[in-house]
This record gives sequence, C-alpha cells and structure tokens, in this order.
Amino acid sequence: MDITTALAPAEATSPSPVDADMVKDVVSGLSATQKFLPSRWFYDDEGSRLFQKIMIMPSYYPSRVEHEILVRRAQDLVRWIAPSSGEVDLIELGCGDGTKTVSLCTALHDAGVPLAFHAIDVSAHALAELSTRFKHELPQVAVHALRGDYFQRWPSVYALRKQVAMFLGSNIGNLPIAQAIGLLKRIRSRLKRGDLLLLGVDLQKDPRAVLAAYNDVEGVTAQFNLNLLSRLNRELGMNFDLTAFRHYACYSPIDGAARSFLVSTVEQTVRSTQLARTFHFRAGETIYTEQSQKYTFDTVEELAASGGFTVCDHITDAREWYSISVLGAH
Ligand code: AVJ
Repeated sequence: MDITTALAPAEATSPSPVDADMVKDVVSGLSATQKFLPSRWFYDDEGSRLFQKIMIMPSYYPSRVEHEILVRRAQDLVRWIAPSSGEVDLIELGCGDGTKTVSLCTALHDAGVPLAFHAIDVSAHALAELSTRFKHELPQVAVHALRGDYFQRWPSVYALRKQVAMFLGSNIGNLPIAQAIGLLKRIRSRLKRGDLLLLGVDLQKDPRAVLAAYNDVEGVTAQFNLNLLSRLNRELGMNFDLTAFRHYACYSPIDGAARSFLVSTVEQTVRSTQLARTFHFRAGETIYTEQSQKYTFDTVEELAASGGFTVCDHITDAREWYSISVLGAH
C-alpha cells in the first residue's frame, strides 16, 4: 500500500491554538437572537469518540443501515461504479477510519475493477486506522490516505480514469440547504461527464424512530452535544457550567429536520477570557447546535438537480430508511 501523504502527529496533548474560524462562529452564533453554534465544532477528539459511541447505540440507526447497504447491495454499487474502460479513482470525502468502505472496495476488487482509493479526512487518527485496516484486509488495493480539506486534497483528474466521489454518513444533512447545494456544485466542478457521486442520505420515516436516534435513553447524544461547551471552555477559555445546560432534540415531519439544542436551565452569563466577551442566557433560552435533514426521493432529486447532478438510482435497505443515492455528472 502506498500512503502518499505523511500523517501529521496528533496534537491531542498540547492545548490547540485558538482557531480564528471558531472565534468567528462563536461570537456571531452566541450574539444572534436565536443563538446557534455550527455542528462542525462537535468533532474534537472527545467529540469523535462520543460519535463512535453513538454509532453503536441501538437507537442510532443511520450508520448501521448505511453499512448494511454497503455490504448487502455491494453488487448494485459495483455495477454503477465499474467503468466501461480504464480505471476508477474512488474518492471518499470524510472517510473516517474506513470501516464503512472496506467492504465496498473488497467487492470492487473481487469484481476485477482496477481501483485506486483516495481517502480524505481531517483526522490523522482516523486515517492511520484506515491505513492499517486496508493493509490487513485489502493489501491489493492502492490506498492514498489524504489529510486535510476535501478540495485541496482532491486527486488529479485524468481523462481516462472514471472518478467516483463518495460523501456518506448523511453528513450532507448537517448543512443548511444553500451550503448543501454549494458543496454539491463544488464536487460537480471536479467531475467529468459520466463520473459519479455516491451520496448517503437518511430518509424520512416514522418520526418516532428519527427522534429516538437523537434522544437516546443512554444520554450519549446529550454528552456529545454538551461536549461542544466543554470544548469551548478548553479552547476559548469559556466558563460554561455544564450542569446548567440540557440537551433537547426534536423532529418535525413537516420539514424533515431533526434539530438539536442546548437549553440554558437558568438565567446566566458566560465569559470567555480569550474573546474578552460575555454572553447572557435567559432561563429556557436555547442554542441551536445541529440540523440533521431527513429526505424523500423527491427532495434528494431536487437537491441533486440544484447541484448539477441527475439521480441514476437510489440504493436502499429493504425498509427504505436510508439511501445511497447514485448521482451522475452529465
Ligand atoms: C454524522 C452528521 C450524520 O446528524 O446524524 C449523531 C451526527 N448528531 N447524533 C447525524 C449526529 C447526533 C450525525 N452525522
């Protein structure tokens, strides 16, 4: 296996330098009438660990069902991915530790598809695990573990190689619609006619099942949500009292949006030494921390069209709880 990018050492032990984007997001989000914090800040080391715990909870179905589709419907995916001639560059945006994709890559390899796997993620730790996993389970496939921004790390485009991008995990659902369309357009701009995007999307279903995924009895999602405040305490010198905020999740079938909030249980003022600012909270006031959009086949098609794609297929589980939608660049 060939790892083209050296992985930077983990920075977990020393306090990270203040991130200018984080400062901007926190100041604007906590000064807004409806306070908000973008969900991208969930994923520090502790947040990633908590998300891994979420993924194995019985109530959190999306990861399990997506994985089931990747395994059980691998042949359908292989049929779409296999090129008529030449080789395939499989490009996964936000690959994580590779548990998701190793089975698909194995199916492609077994079907004789000539393949290079470009795995892009921001986490050095996840990429190191991915590299080890592929070395053990699928040493025959060339893996390029690429750390950093999806578009800076995007591999060179060759006319004779089919590019198949993958954006799984229903991560697209975390983005407000305009940003989701913007991301699809950027991906589309890297693809040639005939290339594909495999988009993982969580589908609308019994609202009780959706709500249970974000409102687990184990309280792991609550910890995951509250970790955002611990992170701000650590990285921005804030003094959030974690016992004075509670996780609140809701799901509305009207717009298909699951939303998470942190509720201030009392009136309180929170300071940041780094920002030299205070933020006031009324009792019951909320911080909107996450949106997880649930789709229908129709809304996936609208989203795809706005991003410059056509839907070729929706590859789902038997209950149609989740779809890996095959989007074609035309
Ligand atoms: C990884 C963004 C898809 O929105 O379902 C899980 C994150 N948040 N539980 C999701 C998450 C709360 C997850 N995504």
